[in-house]
Amino acid sequence: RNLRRLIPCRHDIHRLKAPFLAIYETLIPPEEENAKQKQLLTLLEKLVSKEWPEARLHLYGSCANSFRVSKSDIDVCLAIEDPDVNKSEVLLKLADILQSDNLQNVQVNDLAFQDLCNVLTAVHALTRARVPIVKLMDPVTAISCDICINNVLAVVNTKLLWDYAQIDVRLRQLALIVKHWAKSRGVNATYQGTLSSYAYVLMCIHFLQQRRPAILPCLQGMERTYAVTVDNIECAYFDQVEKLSGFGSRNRESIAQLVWTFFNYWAYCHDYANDVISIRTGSILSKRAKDWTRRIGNDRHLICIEDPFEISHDLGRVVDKNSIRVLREEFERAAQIMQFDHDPCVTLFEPYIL
Ligand code: 3AT
Ligand code: MG
Repeated sequence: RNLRRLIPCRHDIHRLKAPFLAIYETLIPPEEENAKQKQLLTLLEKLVSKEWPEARLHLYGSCANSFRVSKSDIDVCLAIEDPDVNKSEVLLKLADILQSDNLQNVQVNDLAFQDLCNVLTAVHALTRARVPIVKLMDPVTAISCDICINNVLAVVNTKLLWDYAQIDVRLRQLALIVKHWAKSRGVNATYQGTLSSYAYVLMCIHFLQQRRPAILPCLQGMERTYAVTVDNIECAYFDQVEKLSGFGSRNRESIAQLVWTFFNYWAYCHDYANDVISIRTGSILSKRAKDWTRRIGNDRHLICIEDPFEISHDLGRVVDKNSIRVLREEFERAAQIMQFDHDPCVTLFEPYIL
């Protein structure tokens, strides 16, 4: 691999451990945001159970996978066990139920719910989107809550991410820092051709699986203690993660070294022309083996990140020839800062301004 440039890490990297940990601490959302989120879910459960008594509500995405940062949206899945369910109809009905006029009639014996009624003032049903949702928006904090129907695969991949996060705290540290970087630098928007938060977390898991000694195992390559079939896809892996605490302890790399190496990998070492990263196999696969070598429709495969369950799904497919340049420039900028900047904890996250 002539692409792989071995650059020695800056000699004062140890000095950066404490400031990176301090940034990580500030990224963890305050407890009151979690409490508000729970109240919102309880209220939604009350409203939903009246109309659909058999339905269940699940949190998914960053409010359930432990990679939430302050101001992240709240992702909720309404699971209705009816194979013929008309999602658009359910969403429109749901939007109707959630209109604030109706909420005035909801029995609230917990005073805190009074505040929550303000949260639900703006309700839209986005039934034409790729994943149709109802969006609620808190006009004060601008935190939105997206409710989708029967997106059970996302609930399962949320559990997988959560399980990985229990094994070694450095995953949560790295992923929150990478998400914060991506949001600050404007490279966390799939509608603009950059990557989703989910894709960045997969990149972090893959990266920690590849460290030597490894910091994370490959849960899908181990004994199956958890198995569900969703949309004809078998999702199975080892989920008794409490038995794996201490797995990465032979590797003593600090969060500062990992941030340095992560950006160095994506700036200079990843083989964009040939490689696919895969947390399912805990390895790198070839684009040729996946038949991801040419553009089909809008899928270009310029950076390839295999979904752990929906394995024909490339999380990088949103990236186009413009945004791949932007992404790679940002990885290089980050790698340069991590190598040379006196105060990378500030410079790395400087907002990108057009
Ligand atoms: P934020 O904190 O909201 O940025 P998140 O992890 O909640 O991070 P998203 O809101 O983008 O990320 O997505 C919510 C969840 O939806 C995350 C993952 O469980 C699922 N998901 C997102 N994109 C995909 C995808 N392309 N394929 C499969 N599942 C996905
Ligand atoms: Mg989210």
